[in-house]
Amino acid sequence: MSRFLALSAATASIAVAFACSQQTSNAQEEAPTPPESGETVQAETPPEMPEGDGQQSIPSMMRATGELLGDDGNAIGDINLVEGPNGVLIEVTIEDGSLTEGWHAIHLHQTGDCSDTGEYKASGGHIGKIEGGHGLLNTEGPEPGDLTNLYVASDGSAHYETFTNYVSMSDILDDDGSAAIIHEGRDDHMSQPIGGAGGRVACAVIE
Ligand SMILES: [Cu+2]
Repeated sequence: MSRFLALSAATASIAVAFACSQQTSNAQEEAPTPPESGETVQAETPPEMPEGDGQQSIPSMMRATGELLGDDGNAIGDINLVEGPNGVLIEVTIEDGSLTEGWHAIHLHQTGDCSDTGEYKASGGHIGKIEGGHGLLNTEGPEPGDLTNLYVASDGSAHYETFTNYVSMSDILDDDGSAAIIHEGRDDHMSQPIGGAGGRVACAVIE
């Protein structure tokens, strides 16, 4: 540390001396260069970083995102997914006034297609559909696209985070993509084929 300070001080004096000589020779051409010795020293001798700083030690993570469309096709929020070493973290934000208050099923469906506004059947069934295997509490399941329910507040907004290691980002971003679907009701994680969750009220193509 003391060596660093001594070096900085030396560099600073050199910088000041240089600034002075430059000022003398260029005095008539331009305004005098303000002495920026402090900044110069910082730039030339940055503080030593520990081996492998934070950013380098985090492995590159695969990310995906989608815009959620409500039953009239208007944007109501978004979904963000990031794959870490142990699975996929999923975050959803729903804007005020978008959905009915209460619990709603949310699943990853197998096709990245939300073109049939309001129906959202073009997104197909759940990723990794298993006949009789839907539901996080099902001994025959779950299907890889199954997720925990999302709760919508009384103002119609929601903030949701969940995590799954039943599905990988390469399943989600496969050739025909995938979609996040929000259903009108809650998933009981047991009933077939969709946990009694009812119709599809929002859809996002994940990309
Ligand atoms: Cu579903």
